[in-house]
Amino acid sequence: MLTVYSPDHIKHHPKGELYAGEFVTPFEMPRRMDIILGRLAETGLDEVVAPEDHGMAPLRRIHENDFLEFLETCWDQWVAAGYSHEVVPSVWPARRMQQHRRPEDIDGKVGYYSLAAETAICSGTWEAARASANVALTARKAIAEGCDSAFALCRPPGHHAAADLYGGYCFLNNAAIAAQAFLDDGAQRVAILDVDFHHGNGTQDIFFQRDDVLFLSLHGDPRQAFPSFLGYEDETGAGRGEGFNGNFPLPPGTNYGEWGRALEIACQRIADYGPDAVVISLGVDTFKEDPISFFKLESDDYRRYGSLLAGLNKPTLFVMEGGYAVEAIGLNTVNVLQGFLDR
Ligand code: 6XA
Ligand code: ZN
Repeated sequence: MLTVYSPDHIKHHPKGELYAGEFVTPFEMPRRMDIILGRLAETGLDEVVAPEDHGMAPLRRIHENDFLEFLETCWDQWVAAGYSHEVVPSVWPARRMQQHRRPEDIDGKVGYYSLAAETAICSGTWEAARASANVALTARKAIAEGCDSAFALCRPPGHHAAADLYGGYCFLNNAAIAAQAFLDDGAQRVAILDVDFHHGNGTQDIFFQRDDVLFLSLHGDPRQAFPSFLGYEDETGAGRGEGFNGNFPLPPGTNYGEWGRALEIACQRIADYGPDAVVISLGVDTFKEDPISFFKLESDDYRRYGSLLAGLNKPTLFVMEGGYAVEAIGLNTVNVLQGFLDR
């Protein structure tokens, strides 16, 4: 399986993440990529290529122009305001405030475009986010050109980013951008299966009213887990999209037995939908040792579900999302790919 990877992810290297009331070293750290690359090399999955630049057009298919301009200029505006530390939001349009009036000062804008406070922006964040989207687009193109599957080793991740929102370590929604590129290239239907521990609120929101993308997500119940305000089972889509969104919120302590049953139901729904391509939002923060999550998957389970995904028998794009048990992230991620290839 071809892997697409860009070292430009390193340009996004915030020093702090707001966690439990203090700034800590971000869980979503550059080293995650080194460990995954190391495991790919160890297992002979060592065909790794750099992304091509796909320009801004495919990003504009998913994200609002003003949001893209904000991401591109945010750091400079922050510095121009006289600030020297990383960009962190401190105010939001809460209930009974004006949701759609965009403030003019940078503090107001940061609150307007963010969904949470843990994700700091630094000088190179925009370049890294663009490179990450190019990684997804290049891997997508490899599939369009005949590969059965490809691995987009994206960093920063994407599934929390909506058309005009960043947060949860995400800026551009790499999976959504790639899914839209499949459609723009002639696909009729695309399924996105999000197996990251967290609900893919951004991807859901982007496609909620559409029937050309089926979005299914297995995740920690929002009653107990980030992103806290989306991901309930009754969110089934709207308008033409009714029935094309499916959430599987699962409780603390969920092991592969329960998780795998939800995955089998999701896979059956994908098979019934009959997509031309499948995009997997691949987070391995479902691992039992993940420091910020509460599922109990074991390393061997990743192999098992990789082969289940192969059973769909569709062109499959894996897009890297989360996973913070850093020493195990390579083993677990590559186990999914190996399970898929071995089946
Ligand atoms: C913020 C937790 C953000 C989790 C981001 C993630 N306290 N998403 O892994 O998949
Ligand atoms: Zn996650």
